[in-house]
Amino acid sequence: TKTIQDTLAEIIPERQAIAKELRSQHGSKVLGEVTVEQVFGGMRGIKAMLWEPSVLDSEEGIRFWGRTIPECQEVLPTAPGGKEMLPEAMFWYLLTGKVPTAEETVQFQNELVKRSVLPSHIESTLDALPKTLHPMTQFVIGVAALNHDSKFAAQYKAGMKKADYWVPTLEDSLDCVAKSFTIASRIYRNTYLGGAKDMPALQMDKDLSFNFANQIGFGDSEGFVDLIRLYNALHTDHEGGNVSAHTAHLVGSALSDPFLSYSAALAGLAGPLHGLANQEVLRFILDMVKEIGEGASNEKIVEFIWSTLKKGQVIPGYGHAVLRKPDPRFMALQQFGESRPEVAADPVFGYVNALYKTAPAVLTEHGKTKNPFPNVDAASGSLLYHYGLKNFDFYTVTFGTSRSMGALSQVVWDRALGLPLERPKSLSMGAINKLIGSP
Ligand code: AMX
Repeated sequence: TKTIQDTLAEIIPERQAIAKELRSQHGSKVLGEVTVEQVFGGMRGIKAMLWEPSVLDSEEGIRFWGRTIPECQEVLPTAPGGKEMLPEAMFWYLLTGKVPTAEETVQFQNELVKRSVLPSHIESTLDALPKTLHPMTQFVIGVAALNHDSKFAAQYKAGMKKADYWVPTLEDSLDCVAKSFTIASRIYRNTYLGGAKDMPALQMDKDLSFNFANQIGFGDSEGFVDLIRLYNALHTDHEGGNVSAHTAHLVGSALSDPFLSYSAALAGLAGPLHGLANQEVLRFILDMVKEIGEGASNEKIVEFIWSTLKKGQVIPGYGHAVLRKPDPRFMALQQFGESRPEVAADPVFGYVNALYKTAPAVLTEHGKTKNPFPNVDAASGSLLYHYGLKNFDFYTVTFGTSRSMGALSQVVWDRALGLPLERPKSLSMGAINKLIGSP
């Protein structure tokens, strides 16, 4: 069975040749133009970044190396006894563009679990943080401190050749992904369970999601373990322009190692416009239960939606900056709930479905949002809640373990393709006026 290192060593020269051809044959071709509005408007729609693992289409959603989510669910291996694609298989696929065999997946999973053991200085650093510190801040600190043992940083200092950069970048990225899971479980125990001393040991023959679930106290729940697998596989990557992915790529371009790059990405994921939205959806649904009770009619739900909109608030979990159709990540999570009778019967999850049936029409009539359909956050929080993970502040940490796999896959490709320091041009308003010839 081939290792991830050997597999990438084979693929990288092929893709380096494609990159060389694109740059030498088509380097001066135009991909788009930049308007003044885009300079003020968060750079939406500007095509200026290379991102290999995934591309987002506004109509059909994300494709990972060309495959849609249902296609990935069809081909990526699952855990023994599990129904959902393994995040480890997705990570291999994001890194290589090749679907791993069952044997490659098991071998890769074992390697990652071995790497997920934390150095003692990380454990004591995490244990010393106040329980009142937001779990995402703890996550940022834990991942940044992994840089202590960065192979990339050490080999760079020792004078490594540029052509070799990707090798220790891959090693650090594998460590970073694996240890993110154990950092996350330690943060959970420290913050909500009074400390990590009773934390179950890692089971080396099991996957990262099982070990994470087991260490935070949900190892007995098959449904929860499979949800964590699906959640982690789905949130890995959403092309390069989102805040967390872009940050890892930007910071990595300064040749900061993968730990520093991903720690910075996590700081971006911690923002309410990015990773925090899933907890808002749950709060909205719980407010709805308080106001109109469980299992209310669609009529009552529509009234509740309108009253929210009339207060000038948004319907969380609906709308998207790029998507113009129901988010396929939402559909996958919704199907997960529908296919498990005990979840489908949960009144909180029931409201996820009821909102999906009612909110798009209301938002369309309301007439503001460009996309009246659900995004990924419309379902994820209610599923975690169903299984008993009720600490909302922790939800974004689960997003963070997942996003490491997509963001760092591209960081490996950044180094393999020799991409330079990222440094776009900025302009002052005076400079813009001068450029457009306005007095
Ligand atoms: N409910 C009510 N109004 C909405 C809305 C919603 N769900 N989504 C968009 N709108 C409104 C906007 O507030 C805006 O109003 P304004 O003109 O008064 O400012 C108008 O519709 C146009 O917005 P847009 O171009 O359709 O969306 P956008 O690209 O500016 O923003 C997003 C996208 C996701 C921030 C927005 O749809 C929103 O706030 N949704 C609710 C929060 C949410 O679900 N966030 C999670 C996004 C997924 C993620 O990244 N994790």
